[in-house]
Amino acid sequence: MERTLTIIKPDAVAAGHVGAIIDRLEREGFAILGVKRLRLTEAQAKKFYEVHRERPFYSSLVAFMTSGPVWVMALERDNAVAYLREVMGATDPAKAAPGTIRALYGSSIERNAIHGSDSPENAKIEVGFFFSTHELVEA
Ligand code: RTP
Ligand code: MG
Repeated sequence: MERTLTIIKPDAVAAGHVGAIIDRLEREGFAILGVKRLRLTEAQAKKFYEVHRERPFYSSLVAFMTSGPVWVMALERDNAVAYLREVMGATDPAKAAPGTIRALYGSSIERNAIHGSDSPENAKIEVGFFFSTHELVEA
């Protein structure tokens, strides 16, 4: 079993897609070990996406991610990191495969509904960013 970190982004929360996305994740075999609904501070968003700080979209991304509440979840499944990225689809919803979460619920390359960790190493860091050990309850 492997863990990954997902964030239902402000666009999908505002549009009322939280239930549908959680339903999809459960049907895809992910167990939810921890969940939090919160509004990211600017400092949190900047730190979380620090790897992109030199990219032209960084300040816009930080503004978007702090624009409203998000749902952060620690998920567990076989091959969780790679499989979640498959279920999410490509970063740009217009290029995401039909039926993927971003194809269904994303509206632009920035407002793309969901985040997923990009490697098992980063998944550990990202789960630790939001959850302490006692907040993660095994399925
Ligand atoms: P994420 O980290 O959120 O799971 O998305 P990702 O790996 O598919 O994409 P990444 O390259 O890590 O980009 C992080 C987030 O930044 C926004 N973005 N905007 N305007 C743009 O060209 C652009 N490119 C990326 C998206 O919200 C993307 O998910
Ligand atoms: Mg990424």
